[in-house]
Amino acid sequence: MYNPFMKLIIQIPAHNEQESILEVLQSISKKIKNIDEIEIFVLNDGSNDKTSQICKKNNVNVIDIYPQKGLSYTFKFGIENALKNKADILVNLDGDNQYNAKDIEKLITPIIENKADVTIGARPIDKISTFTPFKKFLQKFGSSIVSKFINANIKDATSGFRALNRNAMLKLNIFNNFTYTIEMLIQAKFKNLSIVNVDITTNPQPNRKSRLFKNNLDYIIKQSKNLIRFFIVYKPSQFFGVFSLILFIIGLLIGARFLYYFINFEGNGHIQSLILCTIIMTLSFICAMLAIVGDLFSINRKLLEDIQLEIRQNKYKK
Ligand SMILES: Nc1nc2c(ncn2[C@@H]2O[C@H](COP(=O)(O)OP(=O)(O)O)[C@@H](O)[C@H]2O)c(=O)[nH]1
Ligand SMILES: [Mg+2]
Repeated sequence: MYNPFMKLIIQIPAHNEQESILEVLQSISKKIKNIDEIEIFVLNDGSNDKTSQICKKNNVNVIDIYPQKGLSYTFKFGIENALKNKADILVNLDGDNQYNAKDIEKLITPIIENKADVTIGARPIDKISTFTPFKKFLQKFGSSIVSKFINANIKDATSGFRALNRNAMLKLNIFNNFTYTIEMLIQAKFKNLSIVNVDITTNPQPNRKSRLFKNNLDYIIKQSKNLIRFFIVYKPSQFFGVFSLILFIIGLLIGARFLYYFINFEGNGHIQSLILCTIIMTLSFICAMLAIVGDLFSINRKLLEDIQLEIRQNKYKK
């Protein structure tokens, strides 16, 4: 069988990871099956510890991003960087040593076998001893909401261990500023990229505080805001359409009540009902308009993304 030259880029987003970055780097195998060249990039985002110095001392490529731009920006930057450096496959591996780098080979296998454009490393959530029962519930609940949203089976929607082929790198276009994890899945599905879950293992991380979320409440608030925003951006007609329909039904009932009294009691009183009916019907109409405009905008976005894909394909010719 003909095997083309395969280049793998491993990107490690890191913000203040001096305690773990060396261990992560050392755990990455020098040789991976079916891969001819491996290049590692640590994407150091605004760290004020020794993350960058440790990488440089160990002769690892490190790109320093200052001031801190956030994980989503860094991920997007990493995709451009991988395309520029002619990667066939890009692996994102968190810098906190939560994921087991030995699983990279397993993670990229469906991509090499052309069975996936994107693979997501699914953690054994139930077995992670440092996750509280509530955190385990949140992780699983979040993944099930995302799965419903995109009509796919996603085992671990917020995993920071995932791989993309070149097609996915060229097509994905993340614009959320906070987290790329869920948006990447939604986009992948909307762009007909195939997503495959790969069961992976994790390393124990005693007493490590998340750099992304202060606590569970912070996690719930940020992710809920994100999901609502994704709904508005990716399914505007459904989002505003449902509001419009609900308001229309309420308006209709109130209007019917007014008419009932108007006909049976010769129009005396109940003017408040009529005013309320008018307000609710107007709101319903506005939501219906937003649904239509949102739909038109999404058509426009698809056209722009087609143009962007062509530009990228030309810019990053192999
Ligand atoms: N580029 C970038 N990376 C970040 C930032 N905050 C966290 N990270 C990295 O993103 C990864 C996930 O963060 P982590 O704290 O482990 O989040 P958790 O796994 O959800 O608790 C780690 O590699 C962090 O170093 C940030 O502001 N910018
Ligand atoms: Mg982590």
